Amino acid sequence: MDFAIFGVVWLGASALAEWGWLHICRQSLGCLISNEGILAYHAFNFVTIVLLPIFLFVSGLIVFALLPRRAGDERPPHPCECPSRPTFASCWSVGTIAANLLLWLHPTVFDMQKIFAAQLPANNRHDLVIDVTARQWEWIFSYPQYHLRQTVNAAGLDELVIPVRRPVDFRLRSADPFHPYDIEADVIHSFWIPAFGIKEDVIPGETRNEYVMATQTASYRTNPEVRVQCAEVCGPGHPWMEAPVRIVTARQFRAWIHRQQRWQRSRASR
Ligand SMILES: [Cu+2]
Repeated sequence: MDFAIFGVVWLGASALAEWGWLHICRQSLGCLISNEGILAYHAFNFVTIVLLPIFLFVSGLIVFALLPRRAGDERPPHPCECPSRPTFASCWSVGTIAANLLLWLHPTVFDMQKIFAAQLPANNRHDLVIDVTARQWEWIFSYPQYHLRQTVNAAGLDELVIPVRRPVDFRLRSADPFHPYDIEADVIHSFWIPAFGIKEDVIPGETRNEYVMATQTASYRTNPEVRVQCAEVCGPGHPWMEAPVRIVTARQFRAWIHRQQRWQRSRASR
């Protein structure tokens, strides 16, 4: 009888947890505006949906085994007695093997493979390259294919502008080009655009890549999640180490590039 109560409680708790999780997920999916963030979201969501009932079953079983027994209650099985309970042992073995296979073979695994495949040179040779330099406490963006160094907006603040639906190869470095004698002198930062749903650590002495494609136009002005934010505590200026981001159409991006080139040429000729 106790096992029947346990089964009902477990099923009810699992249904409630799955409902709550899916409710939270629906809200967070609507905030993501990058191809890679959406793929990673689906993979994480699938794994959590499969694991929630398993987690509740195991943790519930531990609590159930600790409850005091009344006289005449069925004694819980000792692990050594499992051979005498072939049905339970078989179901447990088949269920866990099936769950593990599912996590390996489900299509979301191949979705994650798409993210990793972006790192192959053959798949990223046409990407827009953006050099990102992290220094205490500023993000500097350069566009080597357009000969642009440290792009800024009308207010003179560092600004990142990305064309929508074009793959971008962010080349991430931690360095300080304004340091008086050692431009390599800096600390670990983390490149994070909350609306993209992914992030990458930026390590002094290393160049790391992050490959992303934005799925819709957006701007920091209307959505504060569309910003570069340092996600690694890097000193007293860390909370303010952010930069506005704009995701624009291809036409707007070309116009912005031309404006930046004109502005940088006039600044160099002064
Ligand atoms: Cu930081």
